[in-house]
Amino acid sequence: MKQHCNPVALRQYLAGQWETGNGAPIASFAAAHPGQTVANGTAADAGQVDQAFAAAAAARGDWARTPMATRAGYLKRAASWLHERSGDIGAELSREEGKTLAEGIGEVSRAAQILDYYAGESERQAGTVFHSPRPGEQILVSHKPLGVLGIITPFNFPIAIPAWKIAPALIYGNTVVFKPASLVPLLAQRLVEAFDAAELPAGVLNLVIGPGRLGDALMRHPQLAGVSFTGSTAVGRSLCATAANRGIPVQAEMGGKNAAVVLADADLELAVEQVLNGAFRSTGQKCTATSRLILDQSIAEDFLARLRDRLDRWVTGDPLDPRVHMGPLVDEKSRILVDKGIQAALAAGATETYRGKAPEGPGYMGPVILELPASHKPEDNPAWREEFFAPVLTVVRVAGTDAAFASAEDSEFGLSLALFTRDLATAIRAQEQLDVGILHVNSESAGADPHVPFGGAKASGYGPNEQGAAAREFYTHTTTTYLRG
Ligand code: UN1
Repeated sequence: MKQHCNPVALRQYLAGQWETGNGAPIASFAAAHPGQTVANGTAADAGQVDQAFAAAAAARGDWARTPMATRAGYLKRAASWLHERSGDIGAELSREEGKTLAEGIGEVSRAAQILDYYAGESERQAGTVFHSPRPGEQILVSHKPLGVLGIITPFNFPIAIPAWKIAPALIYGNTVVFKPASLVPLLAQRLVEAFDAAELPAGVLNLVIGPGRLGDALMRHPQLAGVSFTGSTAVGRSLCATAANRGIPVQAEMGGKNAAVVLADADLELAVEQVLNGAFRSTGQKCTATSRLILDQSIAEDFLARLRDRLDRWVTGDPLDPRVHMGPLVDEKSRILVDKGIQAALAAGATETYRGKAPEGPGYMGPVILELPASHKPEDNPAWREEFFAPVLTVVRVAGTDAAFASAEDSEFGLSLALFTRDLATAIRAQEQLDVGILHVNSESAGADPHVPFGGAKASGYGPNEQGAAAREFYTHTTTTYLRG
């Protein structure tokens, strides 16, 4: 089993060459067995960030002039490479990040699917033609690449998120300097290997692996023409400020505190299943995870009894074991932080009404349900306000749909929301009234399809959405051409 294999060598990818990093030693460890090294090597240094930009800048012109269908060919070949290896690479993902094997393999396939989707851009509409009010003239709007883009990605989807940023960046003719989360560098390297195997021209995609300060060097680089980021709200906001100061476009996908709203008329069996998956799959480490549960008081007891019953059969353990539903958090440091958050929530008046079993060992925690008393204002409790990024679900009970919607809106975040009802009129009202980027009616709050926009309202996102046709808004600028013969 891959479990005990030798560590993979981590390398930087600069101007089409795999290079040793000039910085300090780095390593990633198995989330479930932190004593086991998954990959190791040396970090890139600031000089190598410069090399990455120099390569990306040199490649930019030729790449932008390459027909989109040819650019699509590289994406398709990289996608096939990943598809063929989704089992092995999915197991590496599961081992390094800690999500289950099924989720790891699923994520690698999803990354490949995303590359295929963007390859299809070469066969879709390229721009728009407008009527002109003047005779003998047409007005054309065409899309142009921005130049060298910085891509900064989080640990929790170590290959899918890089794919959904790098694929549109490349298909629209940009070149890229990619800085992945230092906790999960191997999966980033695998994605770049896919492009290397596809014989992507040198310099079009460059990888710098290392600590967060490489991200600072990237943000300061004079060649940087735009940046796409997914990660914490704190880092995202500072990065947006830097980008605004420099006058370059930024796309930041940040925190969530997503609610599931279960109304009195909901199909409870379905709602329990979906809330279970939304809150606890991937150990709750998704920006789209359900972390607030708003229950109509008439069904609250019944719903919670069914949820606890399901959780009693929920297995937390080694993510590579096929019987396991939930692996550990990405590392022990995260578990300690979550624990502090839970303690603060209890001190502020929450009650812990459920804690599932988990193995002893770093990073492990069972699913937790916290309940807030009706006498409290939920916003006074950190478990309602703050993103824990963990398998922790905070419950309130409300009376009726108006109160449930008001409670759902009671958050600075607005990424996704799951509404459970059988009433079409209520679903339509939610669509009209609730300030979220993604609304699920009778399905879990997590999940994204490559061909539809993904992004959050309020404090959850900044800049144009990701994915689908929305991606073009960020990854290109337009030229409006007044065309007369
Ligand atoms: C999903 O719900 O499948 O970082 C994707 C995140 C989000 C992606 C969620 N940007 O969790």
